[in-house]
Amino acid sequence: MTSNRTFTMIKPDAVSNGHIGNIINDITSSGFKIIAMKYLHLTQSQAENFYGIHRERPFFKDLVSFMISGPIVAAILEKDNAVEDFRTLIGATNPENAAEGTIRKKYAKSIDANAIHGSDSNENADIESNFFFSSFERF
Ligand code: IDP
Ligand code: MG
Repeated sequence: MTSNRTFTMIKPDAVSNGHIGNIINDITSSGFKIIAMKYLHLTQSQAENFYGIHRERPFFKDLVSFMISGPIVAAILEKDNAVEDFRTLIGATNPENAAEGTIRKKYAKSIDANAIHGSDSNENADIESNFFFSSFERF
């Protein structure tokens, strides 16, 4: 994967609160192109594997329970400087600390139910995209 791509998930809170359309609009109007997208409900083992890097953190169990509490939208996005620019667009992990106008500020209620995921590096964007999409599912 090239450095102009990132991976995102619209998390169960934002899906159940009816924010899919607004969030996709924020993403595309910020210059990101959708390369691949799917709507799905993660299994427990899929969520544990996806967040495996956080396995030892105290919130791991709650994070997995939350991520399997309802369907999500997974997508690969393309833009120059995608990883960094998308982290800026979504805002800080804790919505209380997120900048005005960011997706988490607008749509997230708490640090655990924080509306959206964004990859934190090009390497993880690649790993996370491959977790959800096979090569024939993307342009
Ligand atoms: P990020 O999503 O901003 O990259 P990470 O530190 O990678 O944040 O954490 C992954 C996810 O785990 C967060 O998006 C959030 O849903 C959850 N999380 C992180 N820290 C906490 C916490 O202190 N309590 C509860 N959940 C947390
Ligand atoms: Mg992270």
